[in-house]
Amino acid sequence: PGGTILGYPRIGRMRELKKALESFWKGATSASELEASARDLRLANLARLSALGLTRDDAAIPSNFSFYDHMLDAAVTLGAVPTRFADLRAADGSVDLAGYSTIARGVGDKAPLEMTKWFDSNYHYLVPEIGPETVFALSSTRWVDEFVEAKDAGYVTRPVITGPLTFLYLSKASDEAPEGFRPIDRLEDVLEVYGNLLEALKAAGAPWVQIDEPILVADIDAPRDEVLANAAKVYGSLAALANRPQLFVAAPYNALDDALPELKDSGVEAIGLDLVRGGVPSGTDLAGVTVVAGVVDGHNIWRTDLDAALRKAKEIEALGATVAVSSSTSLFHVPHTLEGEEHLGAELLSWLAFADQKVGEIVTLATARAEGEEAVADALAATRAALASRKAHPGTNKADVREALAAVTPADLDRPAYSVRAAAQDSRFALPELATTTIGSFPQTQDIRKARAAWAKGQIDDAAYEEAMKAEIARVVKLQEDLGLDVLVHGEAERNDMVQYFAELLDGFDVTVNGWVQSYGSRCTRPSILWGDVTRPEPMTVRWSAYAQSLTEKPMKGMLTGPVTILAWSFVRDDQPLGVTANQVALALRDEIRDLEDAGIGIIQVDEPALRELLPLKKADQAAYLEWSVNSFRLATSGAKDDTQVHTHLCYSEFGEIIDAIDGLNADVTSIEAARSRMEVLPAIQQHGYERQIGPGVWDIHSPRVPSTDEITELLSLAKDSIPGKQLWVNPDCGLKTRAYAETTATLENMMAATAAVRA
Ligand code: THG
Ligand code: ZN
Repeated sequence: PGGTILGYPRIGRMRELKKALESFWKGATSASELEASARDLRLANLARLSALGLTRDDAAIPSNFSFYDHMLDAAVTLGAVPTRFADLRAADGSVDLAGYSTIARGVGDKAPLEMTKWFDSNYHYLVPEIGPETVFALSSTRWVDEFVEAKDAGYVTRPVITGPLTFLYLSKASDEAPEGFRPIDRLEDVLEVYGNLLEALKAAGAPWVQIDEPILVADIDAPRDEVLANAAKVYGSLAALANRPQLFVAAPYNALDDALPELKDSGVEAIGLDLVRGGVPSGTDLAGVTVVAGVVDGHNIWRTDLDAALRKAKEIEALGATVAVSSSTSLFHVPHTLEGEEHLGAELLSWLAFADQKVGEIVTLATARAEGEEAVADALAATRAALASRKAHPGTNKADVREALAAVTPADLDRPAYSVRAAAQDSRFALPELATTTIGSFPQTQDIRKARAAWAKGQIDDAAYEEAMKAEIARVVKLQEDLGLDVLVHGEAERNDMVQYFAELLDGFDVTVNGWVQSYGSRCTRPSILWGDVTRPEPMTVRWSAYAQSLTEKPMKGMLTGPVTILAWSFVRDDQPLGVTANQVALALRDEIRDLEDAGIGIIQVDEPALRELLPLKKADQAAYLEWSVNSFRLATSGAKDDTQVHTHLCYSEFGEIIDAIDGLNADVTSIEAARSRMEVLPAIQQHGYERQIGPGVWDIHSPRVPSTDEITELLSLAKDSIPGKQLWVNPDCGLKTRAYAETTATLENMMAATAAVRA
């Protein structure tokens, strides 16, 4: 009744978990020291959530800690450890913290679990590998231990577990699995272990357990009938257990649609609905079930319209349900707190709610429902005033931006036919077949980071910072000339992050000082806040690119981040369609491209690694998304002259799914991730018919391993089987900023030798 949240950020206000993990990995601290830090963090979070108003004795506080990733937690708890890591398991099947870290990060030639995006977010989960050989058995006491730890400290928490359907449908078949095997084939066996886990939590005294099943809101490869039948089976059988906690099945990220009746009839006590992304389900009888109404956005940082949230809760109640108010998703997608972000200014601050402020909103909503709106009249009035100030702020509605967008015509999204551009570009650049380049960033050395930190603190002035960056650029240009690359980059020494860099230079954005959000494991990003209409006060990249071009006769590639990725990796305004915001960013980039051209830059790359990430979870919404996203890229790039070669780069994508969209971007050259899958996507591209140029990556930059010349030669030969040499580029999979110079130089040398061999 007091309200709840589906989960709280795991990384810690001061990134305590990141620091504790990285120190353990370095060998500077022991496993028990890491355990102690994690325990401190969990207890501090319990104290904070309770101080913010979540009740401590009725399972309102979720227990959702993870050392690295919740899918990995589910895998090791179920005993689903790939065969190559079998030796990491103790006699009882458990895996210690060192082993757990190894499965996440790999060791020697044992690859870690693959990492991929979690629903439509910038969080990456580890993909479990399941086969007929997987022996499922309850193999961890962690969930029970953490429940008991909290109980001993005076908190009755609600353990949060990734559900069996989400676990299996997001897993992949193991190396040993025969053709046609699907992880979901093992549902019966997995279900038994979930039953054991629920019994163990009941025995420990847990009154409630939260089981997350976001897979139910997404359209996936499996037939919907099968998914629905499995939902009925899983929750029917878990509900039928004699000795279990009450079950709360949460379905964040979108509407449950036809899975809602299945869950309701299964006998579980509570269902979590995302009422931010999904609507109130109309006409469904919800009598007899508790609905945990996700009315506060867990995925974005805007202050909640409390009046609207209260109305939604009432609408759910009118369907017969008992209602508890909650966040729509776990709050781990947003930073911990606005405390310390006072630099944002009182007005912007008043529009925002990070995790702690969202908990406060939920407590306010719960109080309003329990005691009447009079009891929280001040909070409701303050919210109304903040929302009104946001709506009326001139920065959210700039006439010149609105006029520029209104003046866009279909012709602005088009360039002349590719054959015309290709001819102009060929005569301008005369590049060889199998032209060589890199994706853009070079290693971010300690020196670069130090210079940036010193500049940010005012310890060195602008001129000194500029000199430091120029020296780095000159070094990177020289290195590429020595290697013999055909198209050079400046290396992006001046950029902290490929989105934040632009957010700091564009109007309409603000950035936080400590607004960290977990991206994967110990790695975090600080998403920018895109709150207003977007304008470009002055050129953003031109002076760096022009300086780099002045050092070489070879073409220097200008480097920009595309509109979709800028949106995806920021907290984006929710008061207008995403497509409108994307087009505002696109117009700013269009101006930047013109300025780059004027400065003599003839090759310009506009990265869109997040194009796949924002693809809606429901098939019905995908066409509209692909239309606005592709159009925003075209708006950004179609002002380029015929003899300007437009590149784009995509990664983390399942290209097969969005190949039409990639084609639609109409870039002259597209580089993609392909090394790890050994060029597997190229035959599909060939079949699709693709006239423009493509650079399938030949180096998996996620690993420090240096591929040999032979290995790269083989990959290039494979690529040539599908793509004619004239259309083929040679490049790594992605930018090199997370790599060191040792492996960068060695690999690029091998890449050049392999290119020479294949050309010959
Ligand atoms: N920028 C943003 N989002 C991203 C990526 C990015 N999402 C997808 C992908 N790239 C995620 N990859 C990473 C890789 C490294 C780090 C974060 C996400 C990283 N972060 C530093 C850390 O946690 O120590 C902090 C970065 C900093 O010091 O500024 O290393 O490239 N927006
Ligand atoms: Zn990439």
